[in-house]
Amino acid sequence: MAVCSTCGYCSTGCNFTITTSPSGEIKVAPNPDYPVNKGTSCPKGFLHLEPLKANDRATKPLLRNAKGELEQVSWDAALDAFVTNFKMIQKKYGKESVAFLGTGQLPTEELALLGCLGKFGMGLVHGDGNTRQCMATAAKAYKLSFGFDAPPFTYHDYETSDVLIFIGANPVIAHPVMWNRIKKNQQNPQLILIDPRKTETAAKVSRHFPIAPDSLLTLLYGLAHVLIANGWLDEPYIQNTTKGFDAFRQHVAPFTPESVSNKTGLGVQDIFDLAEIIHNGKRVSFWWTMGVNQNFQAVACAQAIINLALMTGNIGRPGTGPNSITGQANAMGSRIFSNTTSIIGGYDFLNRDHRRKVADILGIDAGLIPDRNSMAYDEILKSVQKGDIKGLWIVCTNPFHSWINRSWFEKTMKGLEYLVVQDMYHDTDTAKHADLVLAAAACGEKEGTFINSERRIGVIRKVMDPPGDALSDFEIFKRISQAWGCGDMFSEWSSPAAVFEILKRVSKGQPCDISGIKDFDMIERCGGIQWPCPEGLNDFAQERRLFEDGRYFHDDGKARFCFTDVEQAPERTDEAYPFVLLTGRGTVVQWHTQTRTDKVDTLRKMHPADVYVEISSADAERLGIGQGQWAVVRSRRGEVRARALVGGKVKPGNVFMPMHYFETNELTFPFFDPMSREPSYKYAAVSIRPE
Ligand SMILES: Nc1nc2c(c(=O)[nH]1)N[C@H]1C(S)=C(S)[C@@H](COP(=O)(O)OP(=O)(O)OC[C@H]3O[C@@H](n4cnc5c(=O)[nH]c(N)nc54)[C@H](O)[C@@H]3O)O[C@H]1N2
Ligand SMILES: Nc1nc2c(c(=O)[nH]1)N[C@H]1C(S)=C(S)[C@@H](COP(=O)(O)OP(=O)(O)OC[C@H]3O[C@@H](n4cnc5c(=O)[nH]c(N)nc54)[C@H](O)[C@@H]3O)O[C@H]1N2
Ligand code: SF4
Ligand SMILES: [Mo]
Repeated sequence: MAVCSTCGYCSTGCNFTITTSPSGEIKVAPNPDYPVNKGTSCPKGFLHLEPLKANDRATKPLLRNAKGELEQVSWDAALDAFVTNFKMIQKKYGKESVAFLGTGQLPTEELALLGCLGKFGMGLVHGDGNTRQCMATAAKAYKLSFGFDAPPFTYHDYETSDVLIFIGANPVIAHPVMWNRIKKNQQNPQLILIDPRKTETAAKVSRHFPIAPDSLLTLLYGLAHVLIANGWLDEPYIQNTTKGFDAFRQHVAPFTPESVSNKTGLGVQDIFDLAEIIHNGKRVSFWWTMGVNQNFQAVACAQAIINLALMTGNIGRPGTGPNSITGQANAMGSRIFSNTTSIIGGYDFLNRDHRRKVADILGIDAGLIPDRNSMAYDEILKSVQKGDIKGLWIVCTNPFHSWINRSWFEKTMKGLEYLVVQDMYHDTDTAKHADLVLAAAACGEKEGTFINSERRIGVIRKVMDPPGDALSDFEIFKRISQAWGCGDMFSEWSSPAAVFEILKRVSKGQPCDISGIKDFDMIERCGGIQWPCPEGLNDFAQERRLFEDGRYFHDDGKARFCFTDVEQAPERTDEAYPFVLLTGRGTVVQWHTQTRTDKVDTLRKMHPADVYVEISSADAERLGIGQGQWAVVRSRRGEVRARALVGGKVKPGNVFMPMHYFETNELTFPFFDPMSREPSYKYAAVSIRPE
């Protein structure tokens, strides 16, 4: 038997043909016909079903017993504990005292069910997801500039662009198959990187601009300044399709190359060169990821990138665009259909007509839809600290490791009266602290759809049964709805395929319209389908790029120039903490908190076993830290040991630690972008010394 299924790691959205022999042997091969990966894969993808075999899988729910130990129980007992405890908390402290934290790693249908069950069924107002840690910035920036959270590109743009500018992105290890697409580009493109570190991507580009880590917004405004000063603009485009350019022109007037050079550490000529490269390019594309989204002025940086594309008319044509690459397999699905920051389908909780419309489509009372936005992730946590939120349900994310300033997180969680964790493993850093662990099936053991970075919906298929009594997240949510007493509300939500039908109705007429997609089989036949796909669209296989007609989603059809004042980094370096700590991805074979990739021998052998800190040769020599030696890295939050990786990746004054190790977030500084509330993982003041 053979099925085609999409990889459950990154947002590239590669597809695999998975063959099961009569003896049960499973073979995984990248699908040669799939338009995303065209027969290629990264090492994680080839092995994406291996972590499912690990012996720490949660095979049954686990409930904390009188002795304080997690003990295996039946689903009936687990559901009873879930309902009894959360209802008791709600009775005592009010409905809003329970909240949920979801993910960008579940299929869209499961995310929609979680969001609607949580908010409409259980009466929760507050629910957010790990997408806040990752994509909130891009979502906010697109909404403000374009009127909807709509990344405009299609992967074909990698092949048709003649200038590709990567900003705060390391695609060679983080999006390796997207990087393969660039190799197919026949335009002999110029590849540019703006990143404080000399990363794996820096080694492959034509030109690397190693900026100071607190200077990205200044550089982006400086580039706009040079473009304006030289008249390197697409005036008709600005005139016809945008609003707010004159104010932006005034805003960037002080950002002279000299002042920008001081702040960024780049030469005046470098800044001029980069602006000239943008000007000379015929099809210029800008690609950004976490160096932007996790910046301390994150939304402002993303908007500044969008502005560069708008003012030079690099949008809506092949090979162009201000393009935010997503992170997790279904980050895009989470942004639109998780019912957290917007009502499913991209509607506004604050808009009465929107609430009515969605309520009608779902056949529920409009009064069940909260008329307030959820608190953001960090605000939910602060509410736990204050004692207002007492019950928390964490699904498919591992924040005891991944949240910024994790010791504070761990301490704060002690204030909860009940913590439920839903994970495929029973012993993650988060599950260990739960009162109740719900045993979940993994990608490969269930069905649904993911939406990748280019807005392409791909199908995941069930290849094997989950171990023991583990259930798909979908089935867990369904059983909770019944045990809670709101099962009737979800009677139509009988399977992922049935939910897809509901999402088609909800999305109809929205920018993310998917009503023209018949079913999962059609998605599979077409090699995935990008949104928008309204009813009546005939050419499904055609790649879709947004804004080709120059019309945006604001009521007047125009894009906005958005900008703000440049701020200082929220945590300052000083004599005691003289280094800037950057964090991010370490290798192609490590995924986040490593619950999955660390279970695969082949992958584990390909990355350093111990936590490490990259430091420049000059700093290491000065401080007497040798290659591979243990060093002590300290911030105002805590202190960790890490092996020194001495070399040329970071500049003097900066150090870097990968997020995959538990220690890293002991050090990070809890600042949140004021507009997106995304954590600023990319800037903290630390000291370092030999152990
Ligand atoms: N192998 C692997 N691949 C992954 C993941 C994984 O865990 N492992 N995770 C996936 C997910 S969820 C995500 S979000 C993506 C993340 O993908 P990326 O964003 O590409 O990865 P990061 O390493 O987090 O950050 C990118 C770069 O930002 C730079 N940076 C830091 N500060 C600044 C700054 O001030 N300015 C600029 N210009 N750059 C800065 C860092 O030096 C780093 O090289 O990767 C996805 N792919
Ligand atoms: N210092 C620092 N910290 C960071 C970052 C950084 O750059 N620097 N990056 C941030 C970013 S961009 C991200 S996206 C986050 C990621 O942070 P997390 O979301 O915490 O990381 P994961 O390890 O992917 O956690 C996913 C969890 O879900 C479980 N799981 C996997 N599949 C399933 C499933 O199908 N069902 C269920 N129920 N569970 C499942 C896994 O076992 C794992 O425990 O980390 C953030 N943290
Ligand atoms: S590039 Fe991403 S989607 Fe593709 S195989 Fe690797 S991890 Fe999976
Ligand atoms: Mo992410």
